[in-house]
Formats: sequence, C-alpha cells, structure tokens
Amino acid sequence: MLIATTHKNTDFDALASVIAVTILYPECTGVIPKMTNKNVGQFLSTHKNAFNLILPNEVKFDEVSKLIVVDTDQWHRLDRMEKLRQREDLTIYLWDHHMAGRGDIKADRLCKERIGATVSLLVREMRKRKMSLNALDSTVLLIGLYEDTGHLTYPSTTSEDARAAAYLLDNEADLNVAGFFLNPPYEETQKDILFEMMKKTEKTTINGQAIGFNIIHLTQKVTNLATIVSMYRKIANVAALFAIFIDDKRLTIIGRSGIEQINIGQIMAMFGGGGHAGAGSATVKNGKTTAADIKEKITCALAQQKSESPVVADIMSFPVFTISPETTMRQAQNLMIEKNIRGIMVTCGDAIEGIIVGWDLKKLKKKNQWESPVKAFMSRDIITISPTDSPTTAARIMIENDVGHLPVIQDKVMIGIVTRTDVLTYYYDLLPG
Ligand SMILES: [Mn+2]
Repeated sequence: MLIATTHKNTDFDALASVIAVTILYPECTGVIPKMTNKNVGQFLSTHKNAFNLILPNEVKFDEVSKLIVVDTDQWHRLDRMEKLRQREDLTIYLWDHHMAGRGDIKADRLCKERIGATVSLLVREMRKRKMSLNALDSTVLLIGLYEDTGHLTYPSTTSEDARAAAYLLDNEADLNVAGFFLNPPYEETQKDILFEMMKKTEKTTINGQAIGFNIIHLTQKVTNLATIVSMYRKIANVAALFAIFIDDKRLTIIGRSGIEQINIGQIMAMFGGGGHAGAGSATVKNGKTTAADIKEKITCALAQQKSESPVVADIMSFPVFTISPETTMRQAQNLMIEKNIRGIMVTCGDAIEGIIVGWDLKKLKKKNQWESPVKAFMSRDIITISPTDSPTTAARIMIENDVGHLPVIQDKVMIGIVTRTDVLTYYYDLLPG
C-alpha cells in the first residue's frame, strides 16, 4: 500500500500537495491529519469525497510499503505515523520546501527546493508529464499555491510558482472558489484579537527595521490567528511582527516578515518551530518559558542578523558635492548638468543650509532669477538619515516625504548622500558587473 501524508495543523499547501501526490500516483491514498487549519477543515467538509483521502486511524500500517511525505521533513509534525518510523523496509519519498535543515525524515527520494509552495514542485512534475487536470483538482492545487505564496506576492515566491499557477489556470482552476476559501470570513473573536493587538503593540527598531511585538492572553480558543497576524503586520506597518499568544497550556509564537533580511523560519527554529523566510510559528509549553523571555531571544537573534543586512552606508554616494548659499541658480544648473546629478547640497562650512534640486530650477519665471543665489530658492527642511539605517528605511522616508535626496549624517557630520537612484540600484541590483 502506498500512502501520502503531511503535517498536523494542515494548511492548504499541505492538503494540495497530498492531493497532487494522489493524482501523480493514482494507486496512492492521501492521509490527512485530524487537526487541520480551519479553512482546510471547511473545504474538506464539503469536498472530502471528491478525493482519495482517509484519516490516520483508517490506515492499515502493516500493509504500507511506501510513504510519501509532503510539506514537512519532520516526524513529529506527522499525525500518528510513529509505527512507520521504525520500519527499515519502508520506502520514503519526500517533497518539501522548508529549508531550515532540521528534518529527521530520511528519504529514499528527495525533492526539496527553495520555492514558494510545495505544491508547485508537484505541479512541475505534472507539467513535465503533460498531464491535464480537472477543474476541481486544479482549484485545490491553486488554493494551496496562493495561500503559501500570498497570491504570488511573498518574497519566497519563485518564477516556478508563477508557472505552476499559469498551468493550473490553464486547467480551469476556479478563482471564485479559490477566493472563497482563501479569505475566510472574520468572526467576532478574531476582530477582538485584532483590536487587542492594535491597542498594545510594542514597536522597536532593530538594525534600522521597525519590529512589532504583541503579547496577548487568550481567554478562549481563537482560530486563524496566523491570518490575523499576517494582516496586522501590514496595518502596524512594521518590517516584521511577532505575536505571542498565551493560554493555560501553551505559548504560541507567530511571526511574519515582509523583508528578505528577516528570516522568520530561522527564528522560530530556536523555539522548536519552523516556517519560511516570510512566515512561521512555534509553540512552547506554558511554564517552560515566559513571553518576556521569548521576546528577548527574538530581539537578540534579530540584532545578530545584522552583519548580513546591507545598510545605508553601503549604498550611499560620497564624497558629497556641495555649494555655498551664494552660488547662483545658473551655476547650480550648470553643475547639475556637468555632474549628471539632480540635487546639490548647500552648505556653509560643516553646516547643511539646504538643498537645491532640479525641480527648483523649474520654478524660475524671470530671466534675472538665474543670477539669484540658490539660498533664495533652496529647500531648508532637510531630512537626514543615519549610515546604519536600512535601505528600506531610506526608501520609506523618501516615499513618505516625497524627497529624492537624504544626507547621511554621522556624529553631526555629513558623510554621504542617498539618492533615489542609489535606492533603486540597490533594489533592482542594476549595478554594472
Ligand atoms: Mn508549504
């Protein structure tokens, strides 16, 4: 007998991957853990009979000769598979995209890649075999793919995920059905948690990134906490958010990150949990540790990730070309053309007096204004940045204030300047060579 299974608290990527295996290997039966995410449970309650799926207690373990594990590489995350763990004659195939390297399932065949969703790996295999799918199969596979990639927007998404989505859409995946299960309606309890989080978020800056922490005591069982945290990170406008939910039995840590430099999966691994760069969680028994302790550990880990993250000092231009307040507008214009720059800092000794940008030249109406000193037209409100801030912070300041030049100040001295071009070059990696 051939069975396929996945992790407890089954999400849509896990469910879709099991179903994909049963399509790729028609003799295979899918085994879905008893504990699933709420939206997966809702989906199964109406769709279960459409697929070749059973529960762990229905498995005849003596007859199992081959096991296919998807979307996890750890035995303890499987539901009631202990009987198979000791079996030396068992053949194991593994399909996964968790790259933390904590797996203890030894596979005879392994397909493990850095990709947005596990199901994309299986879809790639279907494409290779030129299989065609029915609308129902395509739809559930697409839901898994969209959920794990945030509709192809999470930083972990690859072009292979997009190709998988294209294939599923070609095979009539239904976006109305997908949308229904991907956006489960919010209930009162979830709204309460969201408001609770809004009231007491602790924000701090680590390595120039805004980080949010929430410690919430749960008085009742709340489902879909991960979705709430995901949503709240965007509302709180932080690079990463860590929420610690406490009930009588356990502390549940849920993390979400919107930037590449903060790897949530790595951080959750410290607490025995896991996940991806963008999303992850861990649970710790209540009494074993405290929320304050967890917060402290996360803060330390984030501070240590520093060496790998680029800072403003890495992308700024220097030395900074400056002019005096008495320079004429004509001279300023000539310098901008000559040096191919869009803005010039105006200084008096070490003091920044203002900045004159290309836009200021367009303000001139009369001819004789070209002979006026730049101090008559320059902007005096200068927003500065520190060399240890992140390029993302620089970009955010530019967008929020609609400015294109940020002088970089260290110990009250201007040591460089970051321009829009510097930021764009950094983001799009346009540097020659
Ligand atoms: Mn997954």
